[in-house]
Amino acid sequence: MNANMIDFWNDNGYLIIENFKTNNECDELINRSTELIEEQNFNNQQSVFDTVSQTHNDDNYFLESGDKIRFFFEEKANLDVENLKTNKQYIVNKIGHALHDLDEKFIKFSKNDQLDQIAKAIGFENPLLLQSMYIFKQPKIGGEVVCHQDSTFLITEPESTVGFWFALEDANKENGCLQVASGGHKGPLRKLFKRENNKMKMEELSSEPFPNTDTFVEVKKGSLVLLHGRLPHYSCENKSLKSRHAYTLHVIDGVTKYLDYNWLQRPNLKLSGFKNA
Ligand SMILES: O=C(O)CCC(=O)C(=O)O
Repeated sequence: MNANMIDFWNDNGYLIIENFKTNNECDELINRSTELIEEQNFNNQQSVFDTVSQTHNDDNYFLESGDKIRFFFEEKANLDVENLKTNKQYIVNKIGHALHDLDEKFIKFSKNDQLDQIAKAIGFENPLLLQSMYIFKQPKIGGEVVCHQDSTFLITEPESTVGFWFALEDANKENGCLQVASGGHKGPLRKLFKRENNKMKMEELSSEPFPNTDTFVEVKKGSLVLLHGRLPHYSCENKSLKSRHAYTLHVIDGVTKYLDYNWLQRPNLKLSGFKNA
């Protein structure tokens, strides 16, 4: 990371690092996700991830997933018994949220010195890996991710959340690449997603509208995109025939306080950094 990159990060709230992972490293993760799905019997699991309202139809399956590997379906997927069996690779919206702690291939991808150095270069004192998601953005039915700020969903005091988003396949306008409101991380945090008695509620903090997410983050397979926790970002539906696989890690600083009302709790797993593979 050079000074220009740090300046870009500070000014814009995002940063693209091209060729961060090799094609082989990306393919290893893609293949592992295929295996994980292949091993699943989806007939007794019905959690759909609704990317528009950011909710789930089975709250407990979602709320307990912070220290597990769980599978969430595309809202538009056909969940008939037969399709769950024969078309299982094309119905999953995402896998989350502790892949980086529980699966050897994901641990290897997520934890290394280079990522630790990047985190420290953008100001982390003690980066800790809180959440991981494998996002499929399936061909034809990949759901829209509405405009949001990551600190709404994962909050520390003071705020420290940063997304490390890896393109496992080329991401472009056609297959629903990320779109960001460049510089929008300087605006207020709009909402907080709070856990109360095991139910979730969205609290409004500011009614200031989001600026347009008009910067298209078109990137090649292997690119790493850093996203500031306050940066408004979005991705549209994937109506194309190409998937857009991505893997994202949300990182917080161990010197901050992780608030109790965060939806994501990890009662069975300790947090660790990039270096403790
Ligand atoms: O991959 C996407 O389309 C959205 C990802 C996202 O919002 C995130 O990782 O915070």
